[in-house]
Amino acid sequence: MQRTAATGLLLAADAMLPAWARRWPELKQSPYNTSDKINSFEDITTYNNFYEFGTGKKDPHKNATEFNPAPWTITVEGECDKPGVFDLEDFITPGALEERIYRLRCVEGWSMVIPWVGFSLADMLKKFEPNSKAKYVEFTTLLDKSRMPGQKRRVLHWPYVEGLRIDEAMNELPIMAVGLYGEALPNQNGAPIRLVVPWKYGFKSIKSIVKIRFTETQPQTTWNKTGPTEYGFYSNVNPTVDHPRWSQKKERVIGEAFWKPKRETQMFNGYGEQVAHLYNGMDLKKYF
Ligand SMILES: Nc1nc2c(c(=O)[nH]1)N[C@H]1C(S)=C(S)[C@@H](COP(=O)(O)O)O[C@H]1N2
Ligand SMILES: [Mo]
Repeated sequence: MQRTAATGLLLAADAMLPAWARRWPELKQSPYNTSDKINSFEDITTYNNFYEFGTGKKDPHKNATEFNPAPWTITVEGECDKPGVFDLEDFITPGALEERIYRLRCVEGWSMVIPWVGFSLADMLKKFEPNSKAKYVEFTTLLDKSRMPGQKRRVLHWPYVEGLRIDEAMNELPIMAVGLYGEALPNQNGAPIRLVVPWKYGFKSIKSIVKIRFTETQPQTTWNKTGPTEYGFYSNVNPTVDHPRWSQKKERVIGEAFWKPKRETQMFNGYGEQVAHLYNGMDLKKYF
């Protein structure tokens, strides 16, 4: 495209907008993008899990409209040489952003394909210079029941906490997403910044992150605390390990006609080539 004075102005104006209002029309494409059919914007933004805005799939779309994700800071603590409090804006450099089209497989047995806008988690974490004691990374969602009304009910241990082993976090696949479909992340999808770990069940992909902590011991995660026999720390997508109350062999693809057969769930959600080596020698029935 020929860059005219007009588009130049437009780009400059867009860059000055806060993250939550931004659009990214020309993103570089990730080599990890799936070629599977992408779900509609409608499906992705009206069928959600975000208990901070209610436990029903339609609740976040309805209840998150008032949420204002700006200004936003992320506190970085624990086993690293460069901790601190950072503005979200510090991380949203145009060069770092790309489109990553990943399948999200929910532990409940459905999946969707989402065109995220984000940047490499590994690249972000390296900036904080984790030290040799940093064996795990813990992520925490905002705790504020005046802004997240679902937190008034004790359906989960608030705030929502998730974690990864450091080598999982440093793998090339996980991203911090700040948008989808080329636009700033809708509130119901975890504005202004959320994790996406495509080979793990959806609940590992924690939304609206305010804190990152490097730890020596395995973090206590919300779902593991809530149901230790049902939700393990690893939670890798694995069709050979059933949930105690249901099979994980198949998944319903959201947006497909009800009469279409379910999809066979793939080991590591189809990302085995990139991640299987992380679990060499581990019994994935024990470390589920
Ligand atoms: N803070 C927080 N993060 C969360 C959740 C939540 O309830 N609270 N739900 C998880 C679950 S179970 C899934 S499947 C995905 C859903 O992401 P999506 O609504 O953007 O598709 O978000 C995950 N991240
Ligand atoms: Mo989920």
